[in-house]
Amino acid sequence: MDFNKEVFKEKFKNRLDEKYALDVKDATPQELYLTLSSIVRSSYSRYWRKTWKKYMEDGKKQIYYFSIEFLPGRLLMSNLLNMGWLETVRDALKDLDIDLDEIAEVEKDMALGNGGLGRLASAFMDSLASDGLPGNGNGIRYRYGLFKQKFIDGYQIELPNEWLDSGNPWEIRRESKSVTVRLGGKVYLVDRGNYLEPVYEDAQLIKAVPYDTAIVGYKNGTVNTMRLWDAEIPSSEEAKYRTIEQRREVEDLVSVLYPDDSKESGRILRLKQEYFFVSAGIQSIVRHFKKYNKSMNKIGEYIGIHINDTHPAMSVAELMRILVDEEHMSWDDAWKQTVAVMSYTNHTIMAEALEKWPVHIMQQVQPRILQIIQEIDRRFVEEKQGKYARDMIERTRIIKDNQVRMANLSIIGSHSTNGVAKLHTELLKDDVLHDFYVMYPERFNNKTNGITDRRWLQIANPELSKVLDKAIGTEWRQDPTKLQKLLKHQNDNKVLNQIANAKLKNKERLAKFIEKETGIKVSTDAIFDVQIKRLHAYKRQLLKLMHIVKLYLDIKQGKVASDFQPRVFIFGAKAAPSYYYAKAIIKCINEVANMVNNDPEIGDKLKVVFLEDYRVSLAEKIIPAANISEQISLASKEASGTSNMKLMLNGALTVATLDGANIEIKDYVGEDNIFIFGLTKDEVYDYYNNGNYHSYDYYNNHEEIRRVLNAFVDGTIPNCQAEGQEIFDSLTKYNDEYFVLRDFESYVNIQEMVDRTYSNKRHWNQMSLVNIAYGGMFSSDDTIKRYAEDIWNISPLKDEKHG
Ligand code: 26Y
Repeated sequence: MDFNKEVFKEKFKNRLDEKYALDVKDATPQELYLTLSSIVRSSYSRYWRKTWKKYMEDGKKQIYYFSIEFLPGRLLMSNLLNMGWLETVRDALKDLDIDLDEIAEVEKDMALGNGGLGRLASAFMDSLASDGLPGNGNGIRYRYGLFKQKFIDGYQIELPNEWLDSGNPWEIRRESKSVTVRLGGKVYLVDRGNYLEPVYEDAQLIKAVPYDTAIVGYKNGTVNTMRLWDAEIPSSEEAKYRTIEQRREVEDLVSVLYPDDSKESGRILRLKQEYFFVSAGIQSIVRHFKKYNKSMNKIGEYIGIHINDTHPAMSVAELMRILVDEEHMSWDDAWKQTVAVMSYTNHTIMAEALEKWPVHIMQQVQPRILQIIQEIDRRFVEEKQGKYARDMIERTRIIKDNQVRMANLSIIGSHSTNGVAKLHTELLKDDVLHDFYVMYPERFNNKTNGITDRRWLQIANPELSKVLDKAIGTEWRQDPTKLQKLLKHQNDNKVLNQIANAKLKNKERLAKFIEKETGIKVSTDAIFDVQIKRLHAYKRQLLKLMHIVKLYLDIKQGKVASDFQPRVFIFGAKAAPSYYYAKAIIKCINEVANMVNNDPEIGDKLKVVFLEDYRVSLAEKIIPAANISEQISLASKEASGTSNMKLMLNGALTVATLDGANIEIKDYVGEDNIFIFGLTKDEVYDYYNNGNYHSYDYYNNHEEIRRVLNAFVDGTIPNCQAEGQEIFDSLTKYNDEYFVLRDFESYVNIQEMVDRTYSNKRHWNQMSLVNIAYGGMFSSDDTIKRYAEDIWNISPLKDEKHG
């Protein structure tokens, strides 16, 4: 439509009338939200159609990003911004007495992921579209998103996240694009002369139905697709599903993200999910490809499939199955195409997160896929024999000790393996995947993660955005690297004050939110010290907690340093439901919070706020208000981290170990503009190699550590006897796996430096400015351009602005 404020107002009133037969003043926020989103959707739909047609006519290569998690958060604001409508719509609604921010709050987060990996997938979707690149998402439409977290008596309780209950205006069910996925049963190979035909017995057939969501590019007319699969009973199979249990089994397939894997049934379900979305995705890609292209022998030139962590690793075998079994290609030709199509990102070096599946489970879930993996493995061993030592082949082959090693399958079956930050990629090459690096050095590359400045600055922080527009113009909105122009203003008091003012306003807004949610009153004079990420031992929320307890005891014992600065500690974190240690940490944080917040002697000096249900939309409220960003994982353990990037972009200063992308952040801002502490990766590895870390000695020999740790077990921190003891034991008796005690002193020292620095406001604001300026270097638009050039070999369509 011809777009201006008046036209929009008319359109809005008409649509509200059509949909609900209501006037603006009688409509609920929910009705207003659904009205607005329906206008937004009907306005981008023709671009969606055009983009799709263009890709087809153009016939160039397309990429499909396969991910078991997508974490887009809310879509309304981001669609409005990317369409270039945000300000006009905000204004128009104001004329109608409607507050856009209020309506936006109605939308439930699309939370089909846990954390970093899922959020990265969604940032990449946004950036692919915004760079005008032909890239689509492929995943699962979970009926329930990641659980909703509540605290009851300080304990984490998990409630179902019913994100679909009031409808999802952004998705389109595409019945006609359904495919059938085969699970379980038995398979025999029958010799048909020139090929072997697999004959299936007793397999379960599942109808996979796609739900497509538009991914609107930033003011460029490109609208890509994220396709998520639902599971249904095919009508031809209805007769086989006689009991409620049988029917429920199909529903369960897409019911929850990460089913409880403490039982085998949960693990099997998880592997079924992985095969389900991989098979549905590849079938739909191949069907589309065959319609518009001639030769399957060239599929590698036209299609790229990206394996996001190992969860979609069966893609390798599924594409082989289709090429060999259904297209009757020779194994060698099929293999060549498969390796050309596939690429893989590793997101972790933590051994427990590298998937391994028992052969018997794989057999049960999809016997033909197991056969194909066995054949890939056999050929791999055969090919490498004589070229590499036997133990090296044993370490790299796919199947070992009756386990299918999914990372090995992903690396062997693809042409590219990348890590997500410099240090992480180095660790992959030198250590975790060293054997593969020796075999295939050309396959390894680094792609440091990125974030979308549109969501994390333009949408989440309009206050700062306005300041930036005034100081350096609006170019940064298209190209975040232009934020570096800010560096010229390092000594410009006006700009420094404006940045500080924007921060203050954001702190005021968060303070109100905190009071509304928790009843806790916090002072905006205090340093807002933020740690937001999944709760995991290696991320060391415990180190932060020990620091808090130390400060509390100091104040109680009258030992406060002269330059002590009041602080508000803000946590956001979910623990995996069966991760008991992480849950014990949550309980202790909550009890420390109770103790600190209700002690009149402490007053405004310290407050501890653990916000419930950390998610994308909550992050958007916290991040703009942060002064300190806690990035304190044990060096070598955090592959990259991305909250570090979001927080610096919003002017927070980073307290960090030399881990993940913190290293690149330090390289940009310089040592003077970041607070680095703790062991380095080399020092950690020295301890591993020499086996000479004895955490008990730290407890024994350091008065300060003893004082803090004893508080966990001597009743000082009330109501967490058992949890306090568990934590105490892990740090003393069980040798403190993540070197919390080793890094404690260094951490306390750097925090004292933070206080000293904060007491000089002007200097603090200068540091903050430098961080904002370099925050633009971590744009996912740039990251995705590098994927496009180095890994996928895709480029934007020539006619870029096809709007
Ligand atoms: C298989 C199962 C145990 C599993 C489930 C979830 C394994 C891994 C994951 C998720 C991993 C994840 O989110 N990794 C994070 O990826 C981010 C994006 O690359 C990184 O920034 C972050 O350091 C890493 O922990």
